[in-house]
Amino acid sequence: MNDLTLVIGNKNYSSWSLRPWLALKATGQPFKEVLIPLRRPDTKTTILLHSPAGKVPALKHGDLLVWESLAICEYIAETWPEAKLLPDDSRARAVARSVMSEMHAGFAALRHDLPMDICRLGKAPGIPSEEARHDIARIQQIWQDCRGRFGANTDDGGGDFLFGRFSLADCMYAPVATRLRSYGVPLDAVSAAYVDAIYALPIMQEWIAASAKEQPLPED
Ligand SMILES: N[C@@H](CCC(=O)N[C@@H](CS)C(=O)NCC(=O)O)C(=O)O
Repeated sequence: MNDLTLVIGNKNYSSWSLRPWLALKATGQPFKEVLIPLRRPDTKTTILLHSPAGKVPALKHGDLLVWESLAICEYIAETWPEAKLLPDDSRARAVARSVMSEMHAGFAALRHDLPMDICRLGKAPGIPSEEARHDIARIQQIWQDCRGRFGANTDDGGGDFLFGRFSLADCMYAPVATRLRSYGVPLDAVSAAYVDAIYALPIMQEWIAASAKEQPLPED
């Protein structure tokens, strides 16, 4: 164990936690997980014991603390470059960072109307707002664009992911893939194949299996 701890929330619900968890798993580095159950009276005080920002995820690497999912993902890619978690080509890398930032900063309506609930397969989300429908359309546009322009483009011959081989961009969009599947949102063919590719990842299956063993949170 190389003194790495990832502090996360419930695997069924914590979409922000899934992102750096996938990135860290993809490096093959062993790490410790601290899982803090969300929506409990002591959730905030427990998280604050680990991170003054008061949110999960947070990564501890020796005496270094890194927080905010996007910053953690970038730190992981930079610390273990052999995992090749960003595209090789600088132009592809710039687009990857653009779509990662768009995910991190945006899609509030989708996040509100279709909260991540991996085990909630097939349950209708009610009527998604016009803003959420716009988010869903924009996400499919991003996926089509990345797959079309960069999917076959990596030096190791492409792959099924946004930039060919698995990258941080996929870590950022994996929770969205689960929302679209959980709530049965109809998708274009490229986006549907991309969601299949995310679900086919062994590390994604590992997270899903663990989420199925958790106690469900009470409905709001
Ligand atoms: N911008 C943050 C968002 C983190 C976030 O909202 N985490 C939620 C769980 S998914 C949380 O910590 N909630 C507990 C709380 O707010 O008390 C990131 O990207 O890491």
